[in-house]
Amino acid sequence: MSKLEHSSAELPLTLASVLIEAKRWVVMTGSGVSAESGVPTFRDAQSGLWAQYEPQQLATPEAFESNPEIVWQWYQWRRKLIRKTTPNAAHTVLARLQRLKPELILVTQNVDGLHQRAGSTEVIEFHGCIERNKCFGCEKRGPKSDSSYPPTCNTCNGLMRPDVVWFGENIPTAALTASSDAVNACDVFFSVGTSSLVYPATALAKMALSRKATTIEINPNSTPLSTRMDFTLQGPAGLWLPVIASLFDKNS
Ligand code: BV8
Repeated sequence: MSKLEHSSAELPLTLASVLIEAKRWVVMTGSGVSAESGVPTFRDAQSGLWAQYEPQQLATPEAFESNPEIVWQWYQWRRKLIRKTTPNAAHTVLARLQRLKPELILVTQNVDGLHQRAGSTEVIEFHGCIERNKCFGCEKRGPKSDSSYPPTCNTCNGLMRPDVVWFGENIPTAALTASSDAVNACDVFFSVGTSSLVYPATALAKMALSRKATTIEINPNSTPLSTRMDFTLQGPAGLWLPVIASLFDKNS
């Protein structure tokens, strides 16, 4: 265990003082933050019908082109599952921290919308949002649908698809620019609940590591970036984020 790894939930004093002083925080979250709400992480085994598929096989434009119904139904299944979940302590604490630190910028790889439901604002949706639909052809946004077949676009008659970034697709320019600018200017960078395997999201963490920002990883498991972080807080986001927020309690 490197000297900066912490599994018992108390913050190193050096980190506490940095967090109290720092104004510009960037927090990047991955599916581990939604795990405690019951949303399976991306690398969790799929359940039921989907057990035979790898998410990375379904979350691609090629999969949608070759089998639009299967891909659409996978998203309908995920949407139904997500709608039954509620934000957990990690989401609500991040929304509170954003009120305490108005320059905190939240970038999420998650498409579940739980940060917004917990009250976070101006969330940078790096991989889009599962609740929105857009046309596979002309990209025009369309209404929600509970159909088990992809609806057709009322402009170009193309098939509607979820407004998420699939493997092999570019990150929306606005999200990429906003998050890169935020990382370039930040004092502290948190990587929370991500395996740091997906690019270019992981490139944001690497950008923070190459600057003089203080870098913190929160994850029960280690990732390829753990040993490079200034602090690795081993454990669930729902444990560590309330500890961090308690630094700003009135009586603390
Ligand atoms: C692109 C939306 C240009 C869809 C998602 C460079 C090197 C290597 C590969 C590439 C590269 N550049 C591009 C690639 C290819 C690819 C990629 O990264 N592949 C990887 C898998 C090797 N990237 C792309 O294709 C990206 N596009 O680069 O465009 C381009 C253009 C054309 C051709 C080539 C390149 C687009 C990637 C976006 C894919 N879309 N989601 C959908 O959701 O359906 S990504 C998907 O993975 C989810 O968004 C998820 O959030 C994300 C990342 O995974 P994690 O969030 O980290 O989740 P994971 O399950 O892996 O880990 C969970 C973690 O949580 C674990 O570490 C666990 O320990 C931890 N945890 C568990 N419980 C808790 C917890 N942590 C805290 N608290 C807990 N309680």
